[in-house]
Amino acid sequence: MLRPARQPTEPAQMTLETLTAPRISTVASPSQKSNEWTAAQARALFELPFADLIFRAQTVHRAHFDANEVQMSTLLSIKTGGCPEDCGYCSQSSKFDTGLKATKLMALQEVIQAAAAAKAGGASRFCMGAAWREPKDRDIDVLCDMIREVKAQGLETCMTLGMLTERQAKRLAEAGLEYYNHNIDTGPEYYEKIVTTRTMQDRLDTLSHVRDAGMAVCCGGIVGMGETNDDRISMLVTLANLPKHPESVPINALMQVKGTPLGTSTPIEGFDFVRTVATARIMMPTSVVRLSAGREHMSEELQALCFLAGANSIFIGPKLLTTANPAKEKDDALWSKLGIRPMDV
Ligand code: SAM
Ligand code: DTB
Ligand code: SF4
Repeated sequence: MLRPARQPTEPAQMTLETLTAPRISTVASPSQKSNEWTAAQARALFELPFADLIFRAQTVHRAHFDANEVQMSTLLSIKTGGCPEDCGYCSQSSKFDTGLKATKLMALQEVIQAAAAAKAGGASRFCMGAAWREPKDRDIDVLCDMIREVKAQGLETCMTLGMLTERQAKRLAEAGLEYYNHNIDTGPEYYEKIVTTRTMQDRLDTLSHVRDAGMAVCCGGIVGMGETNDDRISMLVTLANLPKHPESVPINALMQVKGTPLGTSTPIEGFDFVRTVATARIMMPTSVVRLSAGREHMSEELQALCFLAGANSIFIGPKLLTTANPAKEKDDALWSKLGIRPMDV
């Protein structure tokens, strides 16, 4: 019923039920875990004929979401540049000469003003990012004030501050922080080519502190860093096999930054980007999948394919953290052409 009649290139045993087994079987049989994806299963999805992959992603998407609703967040860099980490994609690392001016932690009042502007621009969530390896304990009080003030404006809150200790995660959660963004960036096999100053395990430890503190997890990665489709699949398997699926899964297309080691890497092919989104949608059916960095360089048609593939969250506003995002007028015109509405929260 959910399958198209003929799927000649597909392995015989790969039915919709097996390919989406984690979610569907959880309902059918409580012993089936939603986090036991193998690379072979994920690859079988990723490599489906394009129309079959999109059909499946749409089917899964529509089983869990209104397909015309997109959640909209706005980003603010509350502490820019001067970061000691060596993430090879990042404009904010002090290891690379990107010409970015480092700042101190932003004053509370400025954050409040930016949140009000984000709300007026149509965002339902406000995501505050800091170019830190990890926050210092002495910063936590003012971060908690920021959380309280942004929430007081009727916005959901998200922060991305680097690694957190158990106690720091608890304090942010107690202040009311709803989401914490901490990406795995890429698959485990490619990871050391991108970052050497923190390990994948460091990242997983922070994610478990965030979970234990009761916050929702926003965790995804970046594509277009010279990785292969197998690395992309491996990243998705790592995400989908976390003890609980992240509530939000950002798929960033690398924003190339001059002066970084990845400033001239080969961009991801558009269809492979859409395949990554669709596979994420099928593997993590109830997660919100974010068409994250990179929209600035995507055509309207490519973005529309991503929404068809199950992306249902974006950043709005003309700036991400340090790089560009589409202007409001351009985005509003696209929502109108596609009949997209903001998701109620
Ligand atoms: N410093 C903190 C950390 O790295 O954990 C938080 C801020 S960091 C900028 C947040 C995430 O943005 C990174 O983990 C990475 O996945 C993404 N990101 C950073 N630079 C990017 C770029 N040039 N293109 C796409 N995504 C990027
Ligand atoms: C995420 O996955 N993407 C956002 C957010 N989480 C913090 C950041 C994108 C940053 C793009 C590069 C920049 O603007 O500096
Ligand atoms: Fe620092 Fe975060 Fe950029 Fe890495 S991604 S260099 S940790 S700001």
